Amino acid sequence: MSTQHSNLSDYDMSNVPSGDNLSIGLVVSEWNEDITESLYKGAYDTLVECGVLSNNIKRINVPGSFELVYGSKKMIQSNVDVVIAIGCVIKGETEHFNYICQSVSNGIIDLNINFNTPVVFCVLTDNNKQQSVDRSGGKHGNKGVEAAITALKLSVIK
Ligand code: DLZ
Repeated sequence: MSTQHSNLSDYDMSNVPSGDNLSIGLVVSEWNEDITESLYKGAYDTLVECGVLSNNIKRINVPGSFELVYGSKKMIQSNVDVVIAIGCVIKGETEHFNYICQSVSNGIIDLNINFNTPVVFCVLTDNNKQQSVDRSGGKHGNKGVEAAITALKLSVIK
């Protein structure tokens, strides 16, 4: 697993495009809110550190990860440059784990195919809560940071 070999928060600033003049949309699932708020903070702080103005960071909340696709579509329609979809699905808490994970990932792929605005997948799909803690600011770093860097890198692909 990649997180065993690298930290999600590690990045080389010299390889990251500036966020000046970019607008970024963050779509945040309220399910497992403690985790998704940490992911949001990791993404938000990284975007600001890389030059995105706080006024140019928009946020939409959705009830759960399943709704991230709809929320991301609405965010695309608000004319941001890149969207980050933030969620956390934990296997132990739902028999629908595979169904939700597959629906969200397929839905985000569809958005990426059908619209010209990139949507970054910042959804933790973990076996237990500890794994999610580890990847949202814990020992494996913060996937929100990774997603913010991905968003900046995608913004320069025309
Ligand atoms: C229903 C549900 C369950 C059981 N587990 C999770 C989860 O671990 N993570 C998550 O983001 N959402 C979960 N949900 C909510 C669904 O994503 C969705 O919000 C509801 O099924 C309503 O459509």
